[in-house]
Amino acid sequence: MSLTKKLIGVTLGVGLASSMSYASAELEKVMKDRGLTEQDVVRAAKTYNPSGGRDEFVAFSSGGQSGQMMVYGIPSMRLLKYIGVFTPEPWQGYGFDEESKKVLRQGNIRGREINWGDTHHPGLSETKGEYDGKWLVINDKANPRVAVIDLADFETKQIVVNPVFKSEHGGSFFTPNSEYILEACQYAAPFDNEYHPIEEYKETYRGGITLWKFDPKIGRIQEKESFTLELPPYMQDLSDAGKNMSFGWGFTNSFNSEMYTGGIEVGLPPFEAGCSRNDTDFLHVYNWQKLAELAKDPKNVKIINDHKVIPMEVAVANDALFLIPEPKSPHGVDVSPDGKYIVVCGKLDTHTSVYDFEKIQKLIKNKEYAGKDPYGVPILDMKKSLHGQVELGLGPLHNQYSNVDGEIYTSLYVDSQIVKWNYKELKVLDKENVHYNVGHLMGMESETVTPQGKYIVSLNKLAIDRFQNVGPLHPQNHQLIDISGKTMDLLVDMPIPLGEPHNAVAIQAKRLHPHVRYEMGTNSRTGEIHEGKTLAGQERVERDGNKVKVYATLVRSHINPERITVNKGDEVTMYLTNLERAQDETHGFTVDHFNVHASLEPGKTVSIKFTADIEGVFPYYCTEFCSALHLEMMGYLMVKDPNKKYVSAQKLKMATMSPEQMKAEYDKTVSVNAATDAVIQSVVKFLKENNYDKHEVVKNLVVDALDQYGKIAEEKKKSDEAVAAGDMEKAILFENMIWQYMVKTADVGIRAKDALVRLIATPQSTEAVAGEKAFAEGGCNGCHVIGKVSSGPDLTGVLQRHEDGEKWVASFIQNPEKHFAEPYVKSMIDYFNLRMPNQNMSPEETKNIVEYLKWVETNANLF
Ligand code: RUQ
Ligand code: CUA
Repeated sequence: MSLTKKLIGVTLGVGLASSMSYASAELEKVMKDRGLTEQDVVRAAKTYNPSGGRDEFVAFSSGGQSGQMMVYGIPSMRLLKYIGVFTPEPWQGYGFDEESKKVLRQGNIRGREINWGDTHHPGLSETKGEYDGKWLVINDKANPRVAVIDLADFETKQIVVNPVFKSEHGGSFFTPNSEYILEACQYAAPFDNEYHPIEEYKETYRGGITLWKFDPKIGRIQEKESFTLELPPYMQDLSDAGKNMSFGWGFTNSFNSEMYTGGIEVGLPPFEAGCSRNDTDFLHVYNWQKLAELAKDPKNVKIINDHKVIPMEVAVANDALFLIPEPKSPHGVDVSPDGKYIVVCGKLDTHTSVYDFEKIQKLIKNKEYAGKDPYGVPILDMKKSLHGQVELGLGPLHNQYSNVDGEIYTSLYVDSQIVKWNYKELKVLDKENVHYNVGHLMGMESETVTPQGKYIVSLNKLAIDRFQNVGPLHPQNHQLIDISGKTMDLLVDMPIPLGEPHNAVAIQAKRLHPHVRYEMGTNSRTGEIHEGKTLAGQERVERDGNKVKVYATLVRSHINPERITVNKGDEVTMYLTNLERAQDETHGFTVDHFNVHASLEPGKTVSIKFTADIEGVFPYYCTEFCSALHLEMMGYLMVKDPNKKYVSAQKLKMATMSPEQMKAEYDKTVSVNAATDAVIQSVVKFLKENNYDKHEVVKNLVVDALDQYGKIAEEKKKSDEAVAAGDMEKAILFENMIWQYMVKTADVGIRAKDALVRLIATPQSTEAVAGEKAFAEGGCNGCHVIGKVSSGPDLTGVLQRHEDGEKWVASFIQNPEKHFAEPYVKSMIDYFNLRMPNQNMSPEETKNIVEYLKWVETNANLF
């Protein structure tokens, strides 16, 4: 049996001979047409999510220079969302509404607005060393900052600026109970904000590690309780927090132990040469728990830029800081799940070095130092700290652990390979080629005490020829690798359309529990109830001098108020509340020409603010296609110049309707409403008869539909009052409003009905699925609508209408002409004035269509 056959057999259950032949023939055709091998098909099946299917893992990837983040699923590698972090993101209103601007502006540095970021390392909050699915942080290398994202709604809530660094890289990494977030400096610079000549590099330039105090309950960094450990001006690089036996310690690489300062322009060798002269650089080992204690005593800290800094000598005097040589130009440092080993990659060395935490602790305890660096920091002997070294290949960069004891994966930048090896036994197990030049790797919860194994994603720096050419700036490539077998297997490529995502972290999807709606009137950026919260009936415009405040609501499908008139020069603030409770009923909001935009998920209150400094008429509207009447969800902002006299335009002579015409128009509207209501009632009847309230999803939709329907009574009252007062024109408008509510009700009601049908119908066989497809693709549905008489007869029950129905229908599909003379067919031809055309269906397709009709019959009550 070929692999394809086997595959089909396994998927569909051998024994279903007919379905097997149908599906396998189709599969073979697809493979041939698309040039796929059997291996490809297996790989595709490993990553495919059928419609509605979900992923096991969710990845949070840095968005690199875009200053945003990306969320995607694994193994499907489907993008789910971008999150605006350091950069404005219009879809989410990030940077275009007042609440998010406040967050974005927390990232101002020395009073200057910064609207981009170079994001590198995302970190997920941990409890007891495991991901808890609550908070996400990411750093900005260019403008040393860390941002906090709430995983309850995937929004950025806080940005903190590092008060002493001028650049950073080795962050942001949580300690095992999210006590602190590590942020290591990169390019050393003076801590103060003054000029210091480069000749005084060793004296006045500094590196460091900032320990940001984090409150995991509220998910905010506590700036006042945070501090920085001063370090020598080596270029600190990646960091990792100790766990289990190494809990309380931190580890940070560095790459310029030479303290070289460049100077091509004065004839000196460039940075890259000077920075890699020494054979070794330094791994920094520090006790953050002890440092945190020290930082509480003012005599242990210097205050620089309003921030606590622990000088090196204080750390050294308290046995809280040590250096260990590491192979030159290191990059990744990763602590093993048990906390015993620290694996360091040296990008200019072919080895990775495995340090043993117990050995390090012994040297520290015995004060057995190999020497001191120029700043007096004790150096531990490299050999005595090492568990061992392994030669992996060219350019090792980053490591990730799996669920198998001792198993580790390391990226080789120069060789463009992933190496699987054992860090305990120090032996190489397997290598896999990637395309091309891999940087970080992402394992599944690989940085926690319980890595999940299964997959590794290779975050490649170059894509070169892997994708459609989209111009000289190429996408990057995330490659998914199956690591569940003895050897690695590369499954699929994912182009990354947004910056260079240095690193990404993956969490089990089941650990995430985001909300679908906000408590009514929530300011999502603070989590508190918004001062501008507005409920139905509270909509209003308030003026105070030239300050205009609009309290508005949005609900399908109108914005209230619909007309706002202000004077040129007025400062306008609009508080917008989305009154919806239904999942995914988001409205967007903008006022044309004023560079404002808000995204209003159900229950959210957002404000936008602008100065109406230009005269004119400006439509405002909902920017999300939220319902059938979305286009009507609009209003006008009218800005008039108070110093101008407006001459009323010549009144156009509008044709007016006679009272009789008006009455006719009213009657027509009322009867259309009655007809629409009949449709609604039939849907309601269906829903009730089929116990819709047993299904949560359907129940929510029905609640939402009834909410709309409930508004009709009031409109009807107004309409009747208008009729009584003889104002037919007004009555028609209210009747129209009733119709709008009905359409909205029907819109949701029909969605509820569809959802219910899908939930309660018997499952379709493979043949019925193929038959439905053939029915649609063959154009049968052009004349036949299931459950309705359309331009052809309703096919529900067709198999019962004829003697030996299945055979008859098959024959009719294959050779309609043969049956035209039969009395029933003849009467149908006369009635519809149409003949059934020959659609040239194959016998296979015909058989499948019959199967589909059988399925329709079984579920006839649902159509
Ligand atoms: S980086 S490719 Cu983490 Cu910024 Cu290594
Ligand atoms: Cu609300 Cu479109």
